[in-house]
Amino acid sequence: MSATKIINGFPHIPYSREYWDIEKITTASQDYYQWLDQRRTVRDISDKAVPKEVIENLVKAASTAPSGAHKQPWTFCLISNKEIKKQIRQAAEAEEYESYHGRMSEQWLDDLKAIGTDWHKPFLEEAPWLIVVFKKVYELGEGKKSNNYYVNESVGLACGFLLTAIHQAGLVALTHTPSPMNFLSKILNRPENERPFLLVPVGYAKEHAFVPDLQRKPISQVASFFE
Ligand code: IYR
Repeated sequence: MSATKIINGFPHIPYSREYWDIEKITTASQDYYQWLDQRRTVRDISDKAVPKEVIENLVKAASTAPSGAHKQPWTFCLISNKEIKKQIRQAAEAEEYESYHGRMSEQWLDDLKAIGTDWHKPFLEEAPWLIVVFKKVYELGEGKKSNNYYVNESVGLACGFLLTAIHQAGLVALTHTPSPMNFLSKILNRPENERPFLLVPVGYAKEHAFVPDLQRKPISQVASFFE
């Protein structure tokens, strides 16, 4: 084992991954893609209970995401309380009603037709857990503020990690973005440095769940190689 290395006065510890040959990295990358391709946004979430320990594991996984200067500028509010879920549903549906009846453009509403969404959000009460992700635009340490960096990128990455963790746990989720979302700060009594980022209902898929028949873009449409 090599020793700790000191950089700028801070310890850096040895890190290594087991060596995998070309065949193994090819299979591993293919298997991971095929597994991740099974993930779908699911709005038909069962009310079957999910243990708190599972939700803690999901958040621990999300919180391993890289972040600007390793500030981990996120807070996950984990809600199973029925009364709070009801309040969130009522407030979200009130905002969404306005959005679907005038705030969203005709083009936007047209783009959503294939997804099948409307202002009704029953999953906000049906799902056993709501994970509300807040971004910390700055830190509030004992009365004084300190900076966070690349907050949107960092919290977006943590949300991506969260979604893959949910998929790995055999559960489903959706990324809900009621707009505006400031009602979440009020209902959950968040401090002034936190802003709502994403609302993720989590649970088992309903036995008879449906998702839109979407196709993902082929690699030729999402990537350009420069070899
Ligand atoms: N926030 C609304 C509308 C909505 C917008 C997009 I872009 C979507 O991909 C899906 C829905 C809602 O949650 O219904």
